[in-house]
Amino acid sequence: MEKVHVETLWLSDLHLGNRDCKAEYLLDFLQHHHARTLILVGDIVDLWSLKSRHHWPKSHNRVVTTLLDMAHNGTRVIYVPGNHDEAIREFVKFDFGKVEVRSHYTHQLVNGQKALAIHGDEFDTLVCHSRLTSVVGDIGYDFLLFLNRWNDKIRKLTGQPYWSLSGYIKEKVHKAKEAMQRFREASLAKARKRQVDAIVCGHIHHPEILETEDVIYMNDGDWIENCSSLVEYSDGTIQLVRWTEGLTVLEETTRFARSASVLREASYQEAG
Ligand SMILES: [Mn+2]
Repeated sequence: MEKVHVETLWLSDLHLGNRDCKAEYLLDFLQHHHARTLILVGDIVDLWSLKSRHHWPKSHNRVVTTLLDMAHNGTRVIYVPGNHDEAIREFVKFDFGKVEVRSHYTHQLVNGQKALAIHGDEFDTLVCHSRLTSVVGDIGYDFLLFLNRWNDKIRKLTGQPYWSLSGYIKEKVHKAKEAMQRFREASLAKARKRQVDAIVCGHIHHPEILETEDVIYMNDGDWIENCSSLVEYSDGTIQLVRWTEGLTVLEETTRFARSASVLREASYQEAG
């Protein structure tokens, strides 16, 4: 199989051990790429869902062996644990074989600038979204609309007044959007405080690239719903991609492209 050679992959929220993990797409994605560095940005193994029900199909095992094979075959693999795999946090600064476990990781991009990777659950207290995402994310909006139809019928049959579940959900979605905005702001503030040029998070299962004047916030998404990853190419371009039956580029930034830094240096020289 022809592999695409890339500089860096950021992946998070695989939730191995959860029955909603899209392990087959993930395996296909990994098999189509060769990365110099692979940064796992937390919630790789879902120890929470494994606690409540045992679910470990072969495909989940194959993801683990594929990640270990990558480490064995020359890819530098860094594992930053999240909240669903926080037990792994006890191993921070240790290595699992060739996998380095770190509480956070600052990656040097090809143009020399810095991208800090953290899972993002440390912002929960600021964002206070955990209950909201459990409604919007875990159950799913469509399912709630389906429930709403039944809620309606049952209330009519039992003679209870109308109560809009979907209105309730929309209110929750609105609050979830606000929470997401607070998450972005908290991430950007962290990037500025740590004096890095970019921050990469996972956690909220919402892939995006957000450029501001000074720093960039990037979220690599998840492999429950979005099947997304951040990819740094050798020219420094970073793409947010989705991989299901094939590749879809969701967003892209050329802020850290090698040519962009050359252009910037040239303009500094002109200015100087
Ligand atoms: Mn998380």
